[in-house]
Amino acid sequence: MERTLAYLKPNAIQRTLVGEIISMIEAKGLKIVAMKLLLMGRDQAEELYREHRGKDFFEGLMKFVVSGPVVLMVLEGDNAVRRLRQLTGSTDPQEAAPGTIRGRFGVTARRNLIHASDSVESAAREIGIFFKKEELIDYTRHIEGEF
Ligand code: 3AN
Repeated sequence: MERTLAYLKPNAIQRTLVGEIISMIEAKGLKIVAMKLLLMGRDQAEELYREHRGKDFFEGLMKFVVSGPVVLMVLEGDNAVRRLRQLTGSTDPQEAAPGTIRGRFGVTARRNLIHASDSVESAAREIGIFFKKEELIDYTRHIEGEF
């Protein structure tokens, strides 16, 4: 079973889209195993986006992601990383497919509403920045029958 990190960026909260975006994630069948509202620290933001350090958009990205609370989630399921990336859509909302989160609600590449880990390895690293092991909850949903 794979796990991935998603977080709803400050503009998703400001635009009151949290419920709609979480609905899309739930409807896709991904299981929420951890969730919290957090004001991200600059140190956490730098660690999360370390591969982008030095790029022209880095400083703007840092300011944006610490500008207000975010909703962080650990999601679990078969191929969770790939499925969440498909649901999220391309980085630039103008390129994102219409049925995706960014395609439906996104405006600009920076304010593109949601982050989704890009690989299983990144997911493990990113989850570790925000969650302790004991914050991830193991449970079975009633819809997960045996047949
Ligand atoms: P994704 O989130 O689709 O994996 P990355 O990892 O390339 O995209 O970029 C990380 C974040 O950096 C994006 N979610 C976006 O907020 C920001 N970003 C990426 N490209 C740009 C850009 N050209 N201008 C402004 N912000 C950007």
